[in-house]
Amino acid sequence: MSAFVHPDEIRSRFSAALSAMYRAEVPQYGELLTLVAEVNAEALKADPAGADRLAAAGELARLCEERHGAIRVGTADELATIARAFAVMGMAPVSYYNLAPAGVPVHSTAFRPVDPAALARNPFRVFCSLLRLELIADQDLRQEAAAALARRDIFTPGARALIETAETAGGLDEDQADRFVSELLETFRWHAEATVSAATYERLVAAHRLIADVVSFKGPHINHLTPRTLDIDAAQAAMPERGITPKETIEGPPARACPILLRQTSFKALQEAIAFPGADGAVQGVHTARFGEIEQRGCALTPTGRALYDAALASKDFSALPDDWTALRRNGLAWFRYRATPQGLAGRAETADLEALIALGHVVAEPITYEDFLPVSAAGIFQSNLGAEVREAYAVDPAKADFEQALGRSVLDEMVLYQAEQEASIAAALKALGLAEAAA
Ligand code: OOG
Ligand code: NI
Repeated sequence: MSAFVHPDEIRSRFSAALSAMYRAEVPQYGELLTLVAEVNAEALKADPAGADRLAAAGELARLCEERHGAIRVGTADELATIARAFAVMGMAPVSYYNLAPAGVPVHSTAFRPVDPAALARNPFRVFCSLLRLELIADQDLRQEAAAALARRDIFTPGARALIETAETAGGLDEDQADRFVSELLETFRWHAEATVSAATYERLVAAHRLIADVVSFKGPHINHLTPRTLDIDAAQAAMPERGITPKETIEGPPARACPILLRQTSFKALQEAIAFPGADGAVQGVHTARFGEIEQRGCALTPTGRALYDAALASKDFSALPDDWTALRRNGLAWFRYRATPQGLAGRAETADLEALIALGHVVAEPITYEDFLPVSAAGIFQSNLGAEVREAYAVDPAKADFEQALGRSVLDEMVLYQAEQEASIAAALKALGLAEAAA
């Protein structure tokens, strides 16, 4: 009998392997990792209290391992199979993002670990978009694109077999896990040979650059990997010194004393040489797809807080969102993890009231990190890498039901996950203080 490798461990191995592959393929990514490590070390040194808080929340250990990536798939079968592959690594689809209003013909989810212990071990996430071929207006081109997608299999036979093994046996042993990682890596690899002619590629680009990126290649190459920084303003300012040109503005909320949600910036996609098949041998061309991005993660907001954020983003006035942890918490605008303090555990509880316990120093509330993405920011990231062309919104409704049908399951609601974590932490804190009965 052989023991299964824990899905968290498979995810860690895959994330590390993907990072090594991307570093070898895109040297600027390595440069970005070095920069982020330096900025994070500086930030921790400058703010020892903040460093303690991160350590207490279990976030310090995961920090240098932390990254997200993104891929874009072309068909329902590709999406459903990638979902099964991510499940082997303990990653589930969370949330639905509709990019069509921003003129990007995809809808997306993020595959990520969901329980707090798994997130603490390795929060590796992948933003995964599905092309909406129905948004190609030209009938012939749409058929050509569908045919190109139908001809390819983005998974190796080995990857497909190991996904099946994991599903039927309930896991993978050491040898299988390592083979799974290297077989699945092939799906994320760059291919410098296009599968469509230069003429077809040009027509796809004319329809939308993103359509050409999804349809013209053998696989859904990883298009960026994003390390997490503790100070995105410092990292953004230092990028030009390293020969990296960032996009002009940072996506997401402005800089705040109490960081919320997600702030992101990227550098522009590389121009890469491509060989297109031609009747008289390969035709040389170029394609831009792969880029770099960094992000700073803040506190997850409740639906009320999120509505305030969305309104603030639209009006560019963020004053309705208090920049104060206590106010964010008392007004129910952000999610928190509650913990009994050593002082609380040592003393005798005189009250079961959470606010009173916090005032007494018997319980602390720590902001829960936002583990997801922002559609408006994502649209800005897509656009910065698709050239300067401004696209009109596609006039379509969000097609969550269609997306879930392609996925083969429903996506999880991130708010339900954050709320469950907050509630479980309250129950655990009260129990630790001997107040479980009073709380129930
Ligand atoms: C995905 C862009 C979205 C993010 O961090 O918001 C994204 C893509 O370009 O495929 O990764
Ligand atoms: Ni990203």
